[in-house]
Amino acid sequence: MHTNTGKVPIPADSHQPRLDLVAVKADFPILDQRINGRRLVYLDSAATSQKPWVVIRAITDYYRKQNANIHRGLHFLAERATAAYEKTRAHAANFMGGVQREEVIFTRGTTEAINLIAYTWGEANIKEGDEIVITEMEHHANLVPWVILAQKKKAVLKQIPITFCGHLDLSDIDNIITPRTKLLALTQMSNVLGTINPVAKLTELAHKQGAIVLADGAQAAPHMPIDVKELGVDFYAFSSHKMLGPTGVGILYGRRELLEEMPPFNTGGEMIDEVHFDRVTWAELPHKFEAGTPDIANVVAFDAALTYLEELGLESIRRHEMELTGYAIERLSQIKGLEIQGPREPAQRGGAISFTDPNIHPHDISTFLDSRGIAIRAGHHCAQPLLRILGKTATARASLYIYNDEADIDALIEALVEMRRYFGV
Ligand code: C6P
Repeated sequence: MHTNTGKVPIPADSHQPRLDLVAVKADFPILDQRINGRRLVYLDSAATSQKPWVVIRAITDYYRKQNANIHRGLHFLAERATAAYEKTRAHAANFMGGVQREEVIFTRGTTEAINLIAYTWGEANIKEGDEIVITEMEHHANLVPWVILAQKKKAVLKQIPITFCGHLDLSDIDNIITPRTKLLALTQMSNVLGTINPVAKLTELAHKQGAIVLADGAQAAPHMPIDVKELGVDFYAFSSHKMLGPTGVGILYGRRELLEEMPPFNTGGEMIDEVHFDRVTWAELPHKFEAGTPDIANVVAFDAALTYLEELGLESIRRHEMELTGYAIERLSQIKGLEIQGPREPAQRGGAISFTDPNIHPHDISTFLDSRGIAIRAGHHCAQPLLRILGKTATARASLYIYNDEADIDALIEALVEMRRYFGV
């Protein structure tokens, strides 16, 4: 039997102001439409979030008033675009609890950020017989790069198992994280189970064994306050598009000493200091890791998303989502036979809620809900090994964010009940 020691209760702070849901919803123009004749109920924010007016406007404003390439032009627009781009970097550094701006690398998303670590730090540091530790609940983005690296280097890939309740099972952790461990790479919040993992505790254990720690914050950073220094991690990755920002932008935090030592990732323009036909030297951090023209407009607009989240307050966002997750789990549990994955306790999880109906395939669930204007995701959620462990080929997943309310959950429940009548179960 598994012993669960991986729980991280995060209490609801009742002192945090509540979100003004009417005002929040009004900020998202996409929600103001009908899909298949019904009010759009968007419950797929774990895949990507919707965008508020301020972000949409920031993109068009950039192209209307600021567009130029950055870090190379000396004219007015080039300087203004560079300043706007670098403002987002400084903002992201503060958003993560106050790290140095040189420690913030722009990528295309979490996937590219993790690949960057695998292809630079991993290539340089992982040797035959070394151990890389991940968990059984990783998204492919934090799994495939390590499978490939382990195979290439003849290293060993180990997994921290999960309990029946969807927590990490830490009962045998001393035999999993050992002096042979070179890297611990784990998600802070599962995109399938919703589980919030004890990253700080595991980082401490890994550091005691001399390992480096990378946390995948793709599902956590949009929903709760993040302080990478408190977590203690060496690398932290997340995506703009899951937190109200544009697609095509990700953040990689890396501890400065590690980034200084690492070889570059992509090479070419912008990431160099001196280029000769027989040798090249690299630019200072963070530019060493940002070759070529980046997604300037979307990086600039990401600043508006961060401001929007901060103005609502990450604590208030967490409070809202905990309450709504609790309500959703309670209502889904009332549907007889529906199987819900992951922890039941909202304090120990986020608002990505996977479920299955014993008689209806998740794809059919999704299609039926779509006919009622409700968007969810169905499939393996880019976590095939986890789904195999759960004994599923697919699940349906409703995922919540700031613009969802109890009426959205009620619409979901009503449609699920109607679906069962429709399928005669
Ligand atoms: N999960 C989902 O529907 P990118 O695609 O690079 O922005 O993020 C990848 C990623 C990494 N880690 C976790 C925990 C994630 O959930 C994701 C993206 C989406 O669950 C799309 S597959």
